[in-house]
Amino acid sequence: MRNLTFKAACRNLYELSRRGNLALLVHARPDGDCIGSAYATAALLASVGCRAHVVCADPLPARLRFIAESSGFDPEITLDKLPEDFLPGNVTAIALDIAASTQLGQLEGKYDIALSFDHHARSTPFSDRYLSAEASATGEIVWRIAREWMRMGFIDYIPSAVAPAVYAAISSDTGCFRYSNVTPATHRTAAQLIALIPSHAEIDRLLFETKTPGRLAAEKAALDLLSFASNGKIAVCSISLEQIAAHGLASEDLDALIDIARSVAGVEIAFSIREEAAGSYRVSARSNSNVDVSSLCAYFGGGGHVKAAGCTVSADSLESAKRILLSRAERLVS
Ligand SMILES: [Mn+2]
Repeated sequence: MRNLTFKAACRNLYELSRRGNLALLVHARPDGDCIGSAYATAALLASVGCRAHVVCADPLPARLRFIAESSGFDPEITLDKLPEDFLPGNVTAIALDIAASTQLGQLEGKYDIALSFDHHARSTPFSDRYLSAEASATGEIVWRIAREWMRMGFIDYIPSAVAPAVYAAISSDTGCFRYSNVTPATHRTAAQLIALIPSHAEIDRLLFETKTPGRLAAEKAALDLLSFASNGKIAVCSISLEQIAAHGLASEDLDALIDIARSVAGVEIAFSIREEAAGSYRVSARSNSNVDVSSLCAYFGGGGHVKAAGCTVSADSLESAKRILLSRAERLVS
């Protein structure tokens, strides 16, 4: 497992593309960054004659389906729907936007992963990799790969499906260019992309201004589930399996919980806690302040970014998972 330079990783990816098909693995509970990055990479690989297929432990959420559809690749990405030649054992894999092998979910340990591209500062290497913690999104790295392939003479032009998928990836991970991970380089990349794509505004509308009925139902539930600690500096939205079923909520809509929690004025740290199985609670954490939630989550064996991280807490009830989490978090806010 080596940390590769950017150029070595670009060359490595090209060499892998010469040898056969490639499975593009993304993390479980896929988001816009991993999906945009993967479909952009698939388009780039197709332009050099390499067949690639996006692969994930979970299906593509409905709200991200447009990224697959506009790039012209198969939106079915779970093992049960894959063509035979992309099943584990039959293909080499590339990992995108995956900070640790545990984020592969049910795919962990199944594929032979030759190379990984990621931007999570706090991460655990599981293959040769190129990591750029300065990149706002893995999409930013994929765009740099496409440009480097041009410079290296591997391609004569960047295929048209790459830019919209990369734009969706970056816009998604930066909250439409609003988060602290946005750098001057992010905007310079966006400027190049906007010049190339028919309608960046339509991509942003689909990502940020469109809600499925399921998402609305999740937001409604989140408002009722919200609670506070440390004089309103910590917000928690926690939900049991029973409540998820009672409200008829889909897993892909449960991001509403953390989004509602962090939107409240005065909140420095926000959490969503959801029961995944008996005794296992999935935590998402967001920081609106200087608190580093990735180190907080690392304490529980998770990771992520300084302002957005996650972990899984073992406890005997939802209430005790919340108590365990708050006992660590309360000492972090003044
Ligand atoms: Mn990302």
